[in-house]
Amino acid sequence: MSIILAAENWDPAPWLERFRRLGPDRPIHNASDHFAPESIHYAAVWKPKPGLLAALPNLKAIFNLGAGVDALLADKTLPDVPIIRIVNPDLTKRMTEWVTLQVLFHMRQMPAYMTQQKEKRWVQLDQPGAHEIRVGIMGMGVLGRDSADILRRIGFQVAGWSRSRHSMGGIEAFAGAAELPAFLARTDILVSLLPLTVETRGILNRDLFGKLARDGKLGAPILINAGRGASQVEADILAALDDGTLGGASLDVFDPEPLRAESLLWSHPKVIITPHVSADSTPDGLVAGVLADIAAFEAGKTLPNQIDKHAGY
Ligand code: NDP
Ligand code: OXD
Repeated sequence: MSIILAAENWDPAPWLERFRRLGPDRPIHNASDHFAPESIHYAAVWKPKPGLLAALPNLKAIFNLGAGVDALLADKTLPDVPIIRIVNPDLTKRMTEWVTLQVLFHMRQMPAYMTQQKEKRWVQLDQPGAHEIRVGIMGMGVLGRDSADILRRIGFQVAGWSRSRHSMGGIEAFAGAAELPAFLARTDILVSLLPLTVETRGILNRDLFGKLARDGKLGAPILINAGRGASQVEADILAALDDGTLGGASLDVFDPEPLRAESLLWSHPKVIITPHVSADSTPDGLVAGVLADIAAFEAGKTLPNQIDKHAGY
């Protein structure tokens, strides 16, 4: 019951080491090694080369080493086996750290203070409290719910929007396209933790930005996106920042990645860019969980984090 590791742009060494240390009885091969395709039963992957998995005749399950499966599903030759994605407290907490950092950074007006510091200017800006700021989270999945909970505990007014309604204490729940305008109209800081699907491609666009609250304490609404880059329309973000529809943005994801050198986002004074690092997948954090999932799968258990291929996440 061998595993193949196929993680195109990652250093395979620490992953292989961790798999071998925690699962010494389970052979693992790197995709670039020589191996017998029929010996492989499980694949641990991140953006594998299209066609690679279709060439494994005895593959039983695919374990995606990240939370988002859009890149994997783009391979139209994928064999029809269960796909299990990462749901892991290590990854979730990393994302919550990043989202909380960005929300607080904008709410405490750090971009303005950093500019002032460069100019040696001492100007105390009016500072609203967290309880006066309405955060709206698009995508109330594993990641969105954890961020929502922490932000609520800091004191923000938090709401979530997703396909189905997620009721959480102290958090306003919106669901579906019909409730999107009301969700946006009460939102000062918009956080997207949406997966990339046919429905969410390009959803963060000018029309949507124009529906965000105009009466917030920050002057203009803020966009924070750590979901997927193809959900945002770069030209619309730039235009909205320049005409004041948006007051700032923090972006961790882009389309394509790396962000193109000529993109105007790099040098825009109201934009904070991080290079898709908000919630890194690490071998220390994730391999034990993948091996436990494989054991549960072999014991005939249904794995909770199997994706819905039809929905695309
Ligand atoms: P989940 O599958 O747990 O949650 C996805 C959420 O999005 C669900 O609440 C789902 O609704 C909602 N959703 C999906 N489609 C729509 C839609 N059309 N309209 C409204 N809501 C929708 O995923 P995770 O929380 O684990 O991860 C979310 C995404 O974050 C990943 O897919 C990935 O793209 C991104 N990510 C980015 C990382 C980074 O480093 N930048 C790291 C990890 C993840 P419902 O609950 O009703 O199903
Ligand atoms: C993920 C990611 O989906 O890193 O886990 O983007």
